[in-house]
Order: sequence, then structure tokens, then C-alpha cells
Amino acid sequence: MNPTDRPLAIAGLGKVQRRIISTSAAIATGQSRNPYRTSRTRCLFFQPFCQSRDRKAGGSSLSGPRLTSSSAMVSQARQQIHRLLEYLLEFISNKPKAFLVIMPKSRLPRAPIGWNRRQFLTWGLAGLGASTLGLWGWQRSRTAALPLTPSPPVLPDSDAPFNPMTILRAFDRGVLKQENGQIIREFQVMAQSSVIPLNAALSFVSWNLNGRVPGPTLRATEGDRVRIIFHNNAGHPHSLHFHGIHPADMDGVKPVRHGKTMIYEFEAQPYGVHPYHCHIAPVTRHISKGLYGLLIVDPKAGRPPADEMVLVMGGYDPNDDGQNELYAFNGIPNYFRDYPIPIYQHQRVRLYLLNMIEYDPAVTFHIHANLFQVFRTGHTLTPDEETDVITMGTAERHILEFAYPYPGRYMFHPHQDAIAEHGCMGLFEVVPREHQSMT
Ligand SMILES: [Cu+2]
Repeated sequence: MNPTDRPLAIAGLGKVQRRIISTSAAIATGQSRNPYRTSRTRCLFFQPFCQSRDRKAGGSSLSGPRLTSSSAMVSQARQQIHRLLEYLLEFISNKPKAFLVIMPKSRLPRAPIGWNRRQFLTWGLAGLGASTLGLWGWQRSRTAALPLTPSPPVLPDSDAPFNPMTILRAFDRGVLKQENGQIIREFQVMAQSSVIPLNAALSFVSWNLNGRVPGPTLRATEGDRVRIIFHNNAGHPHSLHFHGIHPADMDGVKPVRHGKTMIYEFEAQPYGVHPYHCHIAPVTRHISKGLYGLLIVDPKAGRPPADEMVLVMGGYDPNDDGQNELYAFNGIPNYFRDYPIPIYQHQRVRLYLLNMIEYDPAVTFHIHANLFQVFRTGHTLTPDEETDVITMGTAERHILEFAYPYPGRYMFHPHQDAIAEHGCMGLFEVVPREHQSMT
């Protein structure tokens, strides 16, 4: 055998490994069953690596006379092998070439003391396989995270028990359980009381769910059996009333006393964006104290990829006069005015927007310098309209989708400017695409 015919990839392996690869390639091309007569085949298989070696060794390249004399069968087999190789490499990684490190025999690292060469190669190959799989998973996760959401900003320490920026993109998909052959998506929700600093001068005793206002954004897929285990750890009777379709005994209008637990269980339907809230009288007070949130029911087919986020508009009545003195997106007045929401230029944003402001019959929502598509109640897969301001009564909610073509800062707020000026004000920070990094 001409030594220049031996690909570097094979030269780096032991005899057994060489034989396996050679035989596989030979059988694939139908050229030979004898591994030692398949040097050309191996070169086809490892074409990119043979070429450089052949040139270095003064041998002919793959486009030289040896191959031009090959039959059409070889050419066809070569394409098949390359397709197979591409498939395997794609499986290993989205950047396959990075994984093929071809090392000549002389450059193989020495085996550790006490290991023979066979052990070293065996464990080395096993390690390479494990590393490759790990890297593959890592690569996939990085790739999946890449195009949608910029890194969150570094936020200052706060006395608040929750962070509106975290609430923005936090989705609680519950815990999947199997009972009697049925899959159940189980959530834990606890009513409690927490002090929220509404601004530098004013703290407010909120009644809330899981220590945050709004409560957790529960997420399921249409048809899921959902179970919400509701504990009342607050001082007053409360309940969870879900919008959507469910039986009467799951409607959440009966009080759950302090220290008691109620289990709400129903089929998540229909797909859409459904608010939930306490329904104990006076409902205005229980809601304005903070007992509300969203249940997102995804359509079975899903929606296209987007930077998904939740904004819930709420009002606060700290002096109990039946009027709101302050307003907020995601619980803390003016938070997104002071800490803008980073989004990517040209990236589609899918905003799950809910108005839970009591005492004011309706508010609008407006974004600057752009239009958004409206998917009313989230209960449609095609937009109902395109506008830049939409009116929403209490408990009304929609999916809004948009993408900003220009970088910069843009306001969003209700167009009742008195409400915007009392806390319901935010900014998008549109980050240029060239600043997108793998984080
Ligand atoms: Cu309540």
C-alpha cells in the first residue's frame, strides 16, 4: 500500500479502529471487502483531510488522475457517503467541522503511566464521545437562546420582594405528573402579604401570590389537565378565579380561609391569554392589593419564535379612597422607565399584555415609533388589527407583536397621560443587531 494513500485520520488510530473505518467505507462504496484495498475509498471518505496530506506528500489530489478514472458508481457512492457524513456531523453539532481534529500518529499524546495504548485510545475515544455529546447539548442551548433575548441588565439591589424585570420573562410551566395514565400539569400558588416599596417615600402592604405582583405567569398547552394547588397564607379569605372555560365548581368564587388549601383542576381551554384573580368581595380591593396574574394557554401547534414577555398593568390605592394614586407595569411604579427593557433590533417581540387596573374603567396601551399587531385575547393565530394604541377594559388582555427597525429608546405607556405620569411608564431599549452576542 502506498503510504500516502493512508488518510491522516486513520493514521492516528490503532489497527482495529482502522479496520472498522476502512471496512465500513469499502462496503458503503461497494469497492472492496478487503480493508487493505480500500485506500482510495478511505480518501473519499476523508476527502478534506486526504487532500492536504496528499499534497504534502507529493501525491495526487482527489481531483487527479486516480479519481478521474473511477466509475460513476464511485462518484455516486461518494455523494452518499458525504451526505451520511454531513448528517452525522449535523447531529453532533451545528458547527461540525470544529469537532474533527485530525492528528497524525506522531502527535498523539503519550498514554498516562500505567496505561497501555489500547486503554488510552479506548478511554480517550469514550471521553471524546462524551465531550462531543456535552458540547452538542451546550451548542444547541446556546444556539436556541441566541436570536431572541438580549442579556438582562444588571439591576440594583432593591427592598422589593420581587423584580419586575424578572417577572417580565418568567413563565411557570408547573410540574408534570402522571396519575392513572393521565398527565397533569401541577402548579403551586400561595397567597400572602408582603410590603412593596412603591417609591422612595411610600411602602404598601400588598396581598399577593407567590410573593409577587402580578402573581406567577402560569403556562400550559391547550388540552393540558392543569392542577393549581392554592394555599392561603394571608390574613383574609381569598380565592383564585380563572378566566377561560371550566366547570362551575372550579370557578374560584368560594373563599379559601387563612391556612386552608383549595385545589383547582380543569382542562386548559381554550388557547389564549387568561387572567386569574381573587374573587372575594370587595373584589376591587382584593385585586388592587395585588391578587392577580396570567394563565397563558398555548395553542397546540405553538406560535413562531419571538422574544416573549409579560406586562401587567395594575393600580394602587394606598389611602383606600377608592381611587388609584399610583400605577405600575409588573408591580413597581416607573420600574421600566428607570430600567428599560432590552430587546433586539428587528427581533419579533411577543407581548402578553393584561390590564388589571381597578377603579379606572379602561386604559389604553401605546408604544412609540412603531405599530403592533393585535391578537385579541390571544385567541387567534392571525392578527386582528395593526395599530399603535389599543383600549383595554379591566381584565382585558391581548397578545401584541412588533419588531423595532431602528435602535434606541422608545416609550410605552397608557395614553391616559395622568396614569402614565403616576407610574405606568416604561421604555424599550432596542439593541442593534451587531451587538448581539452569544450569552
Ligand atoms: Cu382576595
